[in-house]
Amino acid sequence: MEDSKINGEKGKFSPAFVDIQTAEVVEPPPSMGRRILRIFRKNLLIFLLILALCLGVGIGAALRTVEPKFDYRQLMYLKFPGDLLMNMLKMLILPLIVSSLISGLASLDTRSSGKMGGLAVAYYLITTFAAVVLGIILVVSIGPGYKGGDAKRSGSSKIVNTADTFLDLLRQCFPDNLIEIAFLKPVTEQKEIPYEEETMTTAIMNSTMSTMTTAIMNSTMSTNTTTEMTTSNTTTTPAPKKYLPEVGKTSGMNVLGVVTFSIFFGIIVGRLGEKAKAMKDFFDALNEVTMKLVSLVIWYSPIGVLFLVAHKVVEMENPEQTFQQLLYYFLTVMAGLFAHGFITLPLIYFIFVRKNPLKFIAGVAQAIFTALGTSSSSATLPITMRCLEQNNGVDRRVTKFVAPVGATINMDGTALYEAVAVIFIGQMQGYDLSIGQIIIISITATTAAIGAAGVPQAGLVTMVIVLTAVGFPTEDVTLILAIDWLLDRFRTAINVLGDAFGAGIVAHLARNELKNMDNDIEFGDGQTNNGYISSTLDERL
Ligand code: 7O9
Repeated sequence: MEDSKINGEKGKFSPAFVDIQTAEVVEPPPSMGRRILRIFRKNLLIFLLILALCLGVGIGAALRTVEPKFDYRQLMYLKFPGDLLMNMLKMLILPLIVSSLISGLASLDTRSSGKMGGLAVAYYLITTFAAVVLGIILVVSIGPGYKGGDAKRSGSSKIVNTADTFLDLLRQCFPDNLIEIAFLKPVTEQKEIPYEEETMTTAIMNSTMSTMTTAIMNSTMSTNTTTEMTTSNTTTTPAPKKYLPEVGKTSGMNVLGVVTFSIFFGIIVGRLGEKAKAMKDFFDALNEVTMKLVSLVIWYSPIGVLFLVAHKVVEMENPEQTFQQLLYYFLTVMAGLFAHGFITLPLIYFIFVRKNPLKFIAGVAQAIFTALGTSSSSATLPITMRCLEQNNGVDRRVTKFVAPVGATINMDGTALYEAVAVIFIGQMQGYDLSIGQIIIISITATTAAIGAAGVPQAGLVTMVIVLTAVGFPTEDVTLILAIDWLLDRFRTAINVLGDAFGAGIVAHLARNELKNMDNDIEFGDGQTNNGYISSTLDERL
């Protein structure tokens, strides 16, 4: 055994020797060159990703100077290799979250999963709220809205009804069709009652019924929902727009539905034990296979990231002007994200786990750079899970369960960004904030970030919700859209880091439960094989 270690595994070029006193195999210190080579090999992907990000910016900047400028079609071709990466990652999300949640929860007993779920949700709420408070403190003390030039509006805002949006989240959690949740989600849209219809009817009424008395017209029109129109001058006064909610389905995965279903399914599979063993084995295997596919995709990720970034850099319009106008705002958000990711979260990790948080961050570096390249924490999820399990040694039962839920509801960066953005918009318009408003912003920004995954065009919509709650003009979200895509990358990186720390902390705090379960499996009563819980079927259900 020792022999094979000395001569077999190590090979003759780096002979290990046995320390006579401790009888342990001691490795000779590797030479400087070898050390560098080893570090390089171990972190090859991270180097490649950093290189890809830098090259992407460089190539993009160079391509901007090319005349004639890239047209729409050329831009699309430039992005193509990046699109392939996004597709590959997104393709893996559905099998990955379903299999992870089901196989993860099926291998936990109800008490452990309950404890872990509780810990995870508490962590998400506390860190998201901490991020919002940090953002508010920074934006109020720096005051970026009072500095810099006038920002231009770009794009258009959206009509949002807060109550309908929150009801949609619940509607998505309980879908009516299991097949549909892979590609459709229910949303309530605010349908405008067409203005022309109203004016046309009024116009016709005006011409044909000119002799009609005002009283009669009033009564006719009130049945027509145009109650706010005046009877005189009807054709020239625009009616206030009216909206009616309409529940429809929009394309996109119903993440909340998938997650809710998988959680309940997994818990029941675990409780059924032997009876549902086939199900557990199936989802265990699906999970293994999907993770292996992830290992293949990551080798393509640097190429995809390079083209995604290059495309974005070429696509930018008026970057100098935008930066000048929004520089302080940009710096405020960046300072907040940095402080949250590299001070608050590591501190929380250190307090609970008592291990080096910087090492933990280094372990998930690959996921963070992928987040920077893709600006999507869901697309990064497969890589986050891999990093947590392989580099940081987080228990698989925890990552399987906590990471997908984290990617869905834990968005510290987004919450911080929204709080800063809303107050920035207020500052630009000269609003003063009362304590009451600050409290409203902190609560709504936290809830909006938690519900973001359920909302189409989430960034814009959730921002409108916060703006409405605090009484600021909603059309002003367009002021900050010019720089949103860049901040999105950085807040995504912090979202991913927050999910990762969450998994690390929950795994540490639930370590005793996990250990007990291991013991149960080893020394159990024979019914505990394959991670099942030692109890009779009657007790289980
Ligand atoms: C950012 F867990 C998964 F994999 F199932 C999962 C799948 C999809 C989780 C989440 C989603 C999802 O759709 N998320 C989503 C997130 C949808 C819309 C908006 C956002 C917010 O995104 C962040 C932001 O804009 O600040 C950020 N880009 O973390 O991905």
